[in-house]
Amino acid sequence: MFETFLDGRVRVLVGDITRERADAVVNAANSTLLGGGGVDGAIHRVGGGKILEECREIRRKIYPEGLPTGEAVITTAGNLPARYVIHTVGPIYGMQDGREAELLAACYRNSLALAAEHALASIAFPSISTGAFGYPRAEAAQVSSQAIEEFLKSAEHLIEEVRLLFFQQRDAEDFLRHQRFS
Ligand code: AR6
Repeated sequence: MFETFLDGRVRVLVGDITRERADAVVNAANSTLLGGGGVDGAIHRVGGGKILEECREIRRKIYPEGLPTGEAVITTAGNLPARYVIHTVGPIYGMQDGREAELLAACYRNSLALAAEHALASIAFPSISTGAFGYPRAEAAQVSSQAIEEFLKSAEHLIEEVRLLFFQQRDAEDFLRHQRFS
């Protein structure tokens, strides 16, 4: 473990999201919900075809045009050690007419809200948008920490633990330097 915030309810860790044993892991997806590289590729590769099947069903029934940026949906987790996968679409940095921060905050808020709706106690996030989608890590740290704190303090929920998972030690260190947890 690296460091904790908000009386231990938020834990910053280094690791691979596909190995997390949590009620839900969050996928940094794209609006097709049909897979890609990075976290998304790893989750579908390790999780197996069941997740993709459920994503196709969500596309067919609810989001034929694709999942809008900032929104989140939930599927089971196939062969992953987690129980559920919450798929969210982060903003592509520089392509959102200045709404990047608002949309990134919405990813965290809507993912947490889905976990709360399903009465989940633990959720693990990767660093949404900071890979292929180009969001600067310092800014993402500020936005994500504020969104998480706001949600945990305001909403009715059973969430006991939010894990923030970084692939590399230096990414976690960047986060710790720039986060805004109280
Ligand atoms: N576990 C934890 N973190 C990871 C892992 C992993 N297995 N793999 C990468 N990271 P990205 P995005 C980190 O690109 O920026 C995909 O093609 C990585 O170091 O996965 O939201 C989707 O289909 C980075 O900090 O997500 C979309 O098209 C962070 O996870 C697009 O990329 C996010 O990197 C989404 O881009």
